[in-house]
Order: sequence, then structure tokens, then C-alpha cells
Amino acid sequence: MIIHDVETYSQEEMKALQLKRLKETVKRVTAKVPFYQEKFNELNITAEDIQTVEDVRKLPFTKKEALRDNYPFNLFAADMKDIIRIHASSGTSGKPTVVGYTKNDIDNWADMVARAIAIAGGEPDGVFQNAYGYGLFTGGLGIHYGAERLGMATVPISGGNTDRQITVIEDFKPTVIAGTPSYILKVAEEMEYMGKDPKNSSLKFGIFGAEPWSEEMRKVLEDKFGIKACDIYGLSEVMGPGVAMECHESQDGLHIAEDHFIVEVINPDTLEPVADGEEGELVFTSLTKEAFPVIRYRTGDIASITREKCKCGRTTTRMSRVKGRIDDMLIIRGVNVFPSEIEHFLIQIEDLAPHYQVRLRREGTLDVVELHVEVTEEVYQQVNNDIQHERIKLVMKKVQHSMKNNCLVSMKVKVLAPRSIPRSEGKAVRIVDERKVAVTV
Ligand code: DLL
Repeated sequence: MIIHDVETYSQEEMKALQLKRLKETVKRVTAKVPFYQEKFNELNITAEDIQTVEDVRKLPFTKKEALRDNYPFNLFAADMKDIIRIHASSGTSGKPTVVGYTKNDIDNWADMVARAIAIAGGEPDGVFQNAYGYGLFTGGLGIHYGAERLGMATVPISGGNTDRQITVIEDFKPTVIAGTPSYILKVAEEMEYMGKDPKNSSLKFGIFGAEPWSEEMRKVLEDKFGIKACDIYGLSEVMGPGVAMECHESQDGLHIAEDHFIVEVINPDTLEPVADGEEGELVFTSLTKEAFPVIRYRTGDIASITREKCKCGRTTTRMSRVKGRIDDMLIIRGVNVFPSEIEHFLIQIEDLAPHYQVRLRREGTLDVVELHVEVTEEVYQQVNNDIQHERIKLVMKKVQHSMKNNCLVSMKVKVLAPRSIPRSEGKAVRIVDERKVAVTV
């Protein structure tokens, strides 16, 4: 369901809208935020220098450190009396990053998420189960306001409490469920464990994101629930969920809300733009935000974009799935691997459950990478719960072989009993660095 004209704008129409809004944003941050004033002064840039959308490249990049250095409110471009919401992300090191919203910001965000839910197949008359965490994280409330704005009967169940999630699925008969793919997988598994078939539920669509996930994981979730599962992207610094959303018709890239953001893809080393279709770091400039505008925010997320028209009829630029964050890329004896690539190949191996964790340890002076995987309940029963069984050893060899051939890395593999790898209620912890603190991917 296309609910907004801008989704089918011609490139000229979109650029005209973006240019007008970009100029306003540059004026706003120049007037209100000392951090940007100083940066623009250094480069001798004013709003007058912005004559085309491409002139965004004249502006300086902003990195996460800027948020930490200006903790908590120094990047806000609105008076505190006009701020009506504050979110923050914990971050794994240092101070949290804090973002604010005015009434207009919350309104625009709700519109954007309503549009995203419609892109993913949501209809106003359905019931929406929101299993994203409510709180400082933008997932819960961000998605909630959008689902209400679309007119859906929104159930604010939040993440966790899996038994109750299952009761709601059975009794409230939701048509759409939203949550991290790893947590929704846990809900499905729990249903199966109770002897229930998730396919018998009323669910038709899933809106999954906030963490990297693979095409293979999509297939697992779609098969288990008998739904269409679409990818939702966003980050708190830029707005929250809904910056981009995949359509259920094509499931071929995420439509970026270009009336609210300009997207660029750059080479993270040279900072030069890369060609459409080539992978690089996503960079966003906000166009409508009042409280927390961002100029060329470097997300650290790796993806590519295409400007080709989508089969669904929308004309907005699409981004590929996010492969992962640059920070979470593993470098194993000179070879770069993202956890999402490991997932892609692991799920194809029979006898394995779709859960994994990469653990980094130090043995003497050497860094050791150990991949933890789980066998399925079925196989485990067949080998009489004997994790040393020959069949399990064969599974281990298959995993090692696949990693070596497909990801070009050799790693130790540990095959564990079902339900051994910790499940998360929100974002899955895919890498555990025992040399330092755990990082969330
Ligand atoms: O995760 C916002 C969100 C909530 C998005 C609900 C989608 C659904 P943050 O906690 O600030 O915000 O984390 C943002 O999560 O920079 C990516 O690295 C990662 N991420 C978000 N969506 C996806 C996705 C929310 N669909 C960070 N695929 C981003 C891969 C994603 N990674």
C-alpha cells in the first residue's frame, strides 16, 4: 500500500524537496549548534554554498564521537522547552549517545514508521504485536507510534516474556509482528518446544531489523511462521527505526525515506563516494529534524544503494541489507569476515539450529577464534544426547569446511547441545570478545 506521494516522486521532484530542506537544515544548525558553527567556519561554508543536493558533499562529516563529546544535549538545535522526548543508546564503551525530539520530530517519525509498516504489508485494520524493547532504545516507542499512526491495534508487549508473546499471538490474533529477527526466532522455537506450530498463527507479515540478518534467516522465519518477513533499518542518531524499509512485494532492498534523509555511500578509508551498487559506509544527512539534525552522519554500517525503480512502483533509492558494522568486522589472519556472512553459510548446513556465536580468546600470544554452533533438537535426540557422538563430529567438520571454503577462514568449531547459546530479548550478541568486553552486533 503506497500511502504517501513522495514514495513515487520523480528524481527531480525528490531533489527539489531535498534541496529546500537541506538549506533549511544547514541554516538551522548554523544558528543553533556551536559544534556545527565551528566546523562550518573552519571550512568557510554557509547555507549559500548549497545550490544542489550534491553540494551536501561540501559539508563536514559527523562521527559518533561528536555525540559523546557533546554529551548530553550540546548538539540539540531546539530549546529544551520544545523537546518532548529523549532517547539514548547505551554504547559498549564510554558515554551513551543521547538524542532529542520536538513535537514535529515525533510527528514526522510516526508518519515515517506508519509508511514503513505499510511498505511491509501492514494494513490499518490489523493487530500489531510490537516485540521491540520499550525504553531508551528507539525500537519500542518508534515502532509503536508508527503502528498507531497507521491505525493498527497496537500491542505494546515489548521484548522478552516469551510465554506471554505466545499467548498474545494465539489470543489477540495479530497480523503483523515486529522484533529483532533473533528474538522472533526464539519465540518460534519456544512455540515448537511447546508442541505448537507457529504456522497456525494469524500472522501474515514480520518487520525485523535492528541487527544484521541474512537471506537464509529470512527463509527460516518465513517458513516457521508462514509469513512474509521484511527488513527495517534505522539508528537512533539519525531518527530511529524507519529510516529505510523493505517492501513485501519485491523484498529486494530497503526503500529509504528520502524526503527526510539524504543518503550517501562512501569508502570509509578515502571518504570518497562509491558508485551505486558498490558497498561502502552509509552516511545520512537529516532534512526535517528540529531537535537533533545530523549532517553527513557516518553510520559505520556497510551496504550499497540502487536508484533503479522497484517492482512495487516506488521510486525511492533503495539500500541493500546491512552486512554489518565496520567495528564488528572480524579480521582473522588477514581475512575480513562479518558475522552475517558466517550466518549465511551456517544456516545452509543441515543438522544445525540457526544460532551461533563467535568467541575471541587469547591463548599465549595468539588470538583464537572459536565458532559456537548448536545442533537441532531432532539430531540431538537421534544421538541419544551424546555431544561426543561421531555424527556430531561430522557436523563440526562440515562447519569447519564451510568456513574455510566460503569465508576463507579457519576457526575452531564447538558444537553444542540445543538451546545452549544464549538467546537475547533484543539484539543478539554474535561476538563475545573474551579479551575485553562483549560487543553487540
Ligand atoms: O536499532 C533502531 C531500530 C529499531 C532499527 C528497530 C530497526 C528496528 P540503534 O540501537 O541506534 O537503533 O542501533 C543502530 O543497529 O547502526 C546498525 O548497525 C544496526 N541495525 C539497525 N537496523 C538494522 C538492520 C536501532 N535492519 C544500529 N540490519 C545501526 C542490520 C541494523 N543492522
